Amino acid sequence: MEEELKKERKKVILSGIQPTGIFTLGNYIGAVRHWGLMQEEYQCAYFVADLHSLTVRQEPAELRRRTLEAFALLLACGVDPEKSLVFVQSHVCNHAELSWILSCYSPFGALSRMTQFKDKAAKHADNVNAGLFTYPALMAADILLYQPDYVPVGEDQRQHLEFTRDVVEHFNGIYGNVFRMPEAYIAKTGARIMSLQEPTKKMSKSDTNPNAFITILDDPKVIVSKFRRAVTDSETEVCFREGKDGINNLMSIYSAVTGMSFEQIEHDFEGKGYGDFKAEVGSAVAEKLRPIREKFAELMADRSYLEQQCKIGAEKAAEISARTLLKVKKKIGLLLP
Ligand code: ATP
Ligand code: LTN
Repeated sequence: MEEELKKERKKVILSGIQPTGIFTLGNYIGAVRHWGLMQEEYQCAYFVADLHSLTVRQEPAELRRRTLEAFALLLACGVDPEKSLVFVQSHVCNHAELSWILSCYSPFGALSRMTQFKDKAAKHADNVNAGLFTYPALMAADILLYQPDYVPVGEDQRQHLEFTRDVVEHFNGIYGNVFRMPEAYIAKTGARIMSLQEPTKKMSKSDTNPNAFITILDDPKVIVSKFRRAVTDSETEVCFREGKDGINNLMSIYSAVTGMSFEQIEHDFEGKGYGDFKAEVGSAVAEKLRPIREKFAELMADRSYLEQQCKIGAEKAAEISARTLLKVKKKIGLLLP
């Protein structure tokens, strides 16, 4: 009987996104669009990683507004609070608590090798704080509290997932089987959407040049115009080849929103120039995002619904995560109150 129950356990999924701006097309294609689709098959938990966003200085009123917007964006992108656990990270104090404990099991050397730390430290040289450095320990805590099987993220988070797996191995090696070993779930295409202005750099919502990214709430006209201005190369053929970073990126985006293969795209645009292709990518993206824009506007008009869903999510998340935290505290020898 116990064996049967074990077999029936739905696999658990967990992921998070920072409230550092309106989600970009990169966030959507690389991560969030998968989250709604996974709800039927898996037991899912998604959260707004507001504590993580404190590693870069935020304006308080703006952070508060963006956090609720990010929560609404998750729902607008198809996450259903009736099916999945959705919450705001700082509403569940267990994350910060386990993060401290795990930081004591996080080697300094491994933290120093994190490329996100090196990139952000270079970008914000005037504010290289301890949180930016220990960011992966908080991310490991977010994950391990919920004992997930898979963590769906974009390619840029692979290293943080590896770090989490190393923490599990280290911790379980000392204390026994406390944490389930999570696996990164990274899509084969679209896991790294590039900047429209510098196609060798990842598209990022905190880029200072708004032409470099598409947000999922951009007006259709703005979307079309940003694609028209996208940096490509001096050739004319729409094809996926090494060195054609700009075109490769547009092809990945087009493929993600239409479901077409690269071969089909190459075939359809044979003999046509980049101008036609860019216009087509722009209108396909604008159309794909239309229902999200509409749903978001609807959700933001009902603030009390959003606040109520945040509260329900936080209560459930606190209950689930408390089990793991208690287990950890017992194992490491903290005196329970
Ligand atoms: P910031 O600019 O503030 O660092 P970000 O745009 O990198 O933010 P995050 O909140 O850090 O976004 O990431 C949320 C999710 O989106 C993560 O799973 C991340 O891997 C994924 N993601 C971010 N940027 C891209 C991208 N350009 N292509 C594909 N996936 C991405
Ligand atoms: N570090 C991630 C956001 C994040 C996350 C997590 C993702 C914080 N905690 C736990 C997956 C699981 C980022 O910057 N994209």
